[in-house]
Amino acid sequence: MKIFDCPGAPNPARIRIVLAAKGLDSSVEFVKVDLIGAEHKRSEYLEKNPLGTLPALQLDDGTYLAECTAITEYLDNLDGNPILTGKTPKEKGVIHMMQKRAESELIDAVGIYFHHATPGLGDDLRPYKSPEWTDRSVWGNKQRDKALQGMKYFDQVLKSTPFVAGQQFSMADITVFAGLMFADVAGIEIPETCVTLKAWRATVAELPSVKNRSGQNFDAEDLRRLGF
Ligand code: GTS
Repeated sequence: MKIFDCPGAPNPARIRIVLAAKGLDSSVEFVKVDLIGAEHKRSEYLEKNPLGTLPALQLDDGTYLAECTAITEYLDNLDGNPILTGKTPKEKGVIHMMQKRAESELIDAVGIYFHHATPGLGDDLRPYKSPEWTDRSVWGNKQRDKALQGMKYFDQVLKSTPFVAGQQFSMADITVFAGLMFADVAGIEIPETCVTLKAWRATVAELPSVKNRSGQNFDAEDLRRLGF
């Protein structure tokens, strides 16, 4: 299998955590796609994933899977022992519900804010993300408020359960964790009042699959291109 992704990027990090949790790191070849250079918007990559997003997983038979939820379902069920997407119908239902909320209320909102209301990843990607820069920044800023509301929502959820979808760490936690990573990059601070969310984040950061996932940072060349 091959994973097309970019080390250090938030959505790709979701799958790197899954791979670590499932002990599958050595079963995949990581292929770096130049996110800053907008390589994921060129035809060669669009043939793999027409939506032009990272990550994408290429199976050994040539099938491409995009969308972290779908990739996670696939990888988690490969060995017949799902640990991140639920075993029972109820677990699966609750995990998928919270996973969707983690996307719509947090990571996707942060992503829209980052790409439409801030300089984002710079000049090469801008034509694909923010062609109408000024108008869209208003919309982008609303997504920042949405992400902050999302953080408050998950803070409330975590007051009654140790993890986002209940008693066990799941793909919903991975998505919230990656959403907060993305928020750091975008400059959206977790509200002071979200004490429970911050404590949960510290706990999750220490889980072996999260702590030991591969490729946690952009490489030096990427950082130079971003002006660091
Ligand atoms: N819903 C998608 C998924 O689950 O895979 C989101 C993927 C996504 O937005 N990936 C980002 C991307 O490719 C990369 S990153 O922002 O997480 O680093 N964005 C390009 C685009 O055009 O949205």
